[in-house]
Amino acid sequence: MVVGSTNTITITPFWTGTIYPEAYAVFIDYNRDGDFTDAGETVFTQAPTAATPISGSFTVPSTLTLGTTRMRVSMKYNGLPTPCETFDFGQVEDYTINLVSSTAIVNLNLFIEGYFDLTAIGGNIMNPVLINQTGSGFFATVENVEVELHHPTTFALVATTTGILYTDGSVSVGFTAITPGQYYIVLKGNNFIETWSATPQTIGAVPLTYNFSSAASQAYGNNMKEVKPGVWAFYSGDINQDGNIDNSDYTLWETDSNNFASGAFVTDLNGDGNVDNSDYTFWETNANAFISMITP
Ligand SMILES: [Ca+2]
Ligand SMILES: [Ca+2]
Ligand SMILES: [Ca+2]
Ligand SMILES: [Ca+2]
Repeated sequence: MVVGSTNTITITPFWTGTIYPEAYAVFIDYNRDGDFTDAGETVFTQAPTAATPISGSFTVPSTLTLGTTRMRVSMKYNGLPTPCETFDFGQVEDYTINLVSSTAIVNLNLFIEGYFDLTAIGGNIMNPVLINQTGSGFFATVENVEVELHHPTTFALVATTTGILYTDGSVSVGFTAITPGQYYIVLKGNNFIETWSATPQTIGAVPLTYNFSSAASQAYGNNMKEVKPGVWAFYSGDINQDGNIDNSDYTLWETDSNNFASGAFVTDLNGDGNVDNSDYTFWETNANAFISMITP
């Protein structure tokens, strides 16, 4: 059973002869203390009835410890069963259930300033950075990005995972074992400024789709660059990933540029596979504008 989910249980009684009124109850030892008497552990009851089948629904709390526990399904003649008793007519069955977390899917769309292809005709697209830098790999791959979830009021890191960013700006990740709720979405990569969603987003059983690129206001603090009318991208140039675009990033670029570096370098701000002045331009513009990360 997935924590936080609503489940339906159906019980089909069978009488060998006369049909009698039966009552039903379903219990789950959510807190695993060996009884069914804690708050919320009676998940379903049905007063005496001759109807068949019987069904009802219950929602598993989202805050439970994951793992196996016991469920008891009880049918008793003409009276509601308690979790633990002796009676003359009816049936009791125990089951082991496994409480699991749902995988919360997050589908994002984002662009990185330096990689954005201004010459492309038609849709918005980034350079095929992986191919440019390594000469191999799937053509539509840009780079791996870190996707983090942060608490909506303490802003503390709650979960992190890695996703593949594609040239069309899409990245999809799944978070397991998180409590469904509201979280800020935070992106980190090779050389862009760490960027936060404008507001906490609902993440849980329903896949979330969030598009950073559609408006500056999609990022916290409007902290994005308009790369073409109506298209917004994460600032490039935070080469050392310290949250600022400044001289400490320039130093790294300068070293690689002096070495005529070619290949997979975080100093390759336009993702063409070489470290040179075309990368410096992005750093210079953003350093002069004192671009830094903006967080709540
Ligand atoms: Ca219990
Ligand atoms: Ca108890
Ligand atoms: Ca930096
Ligand atoms: Ca370059």
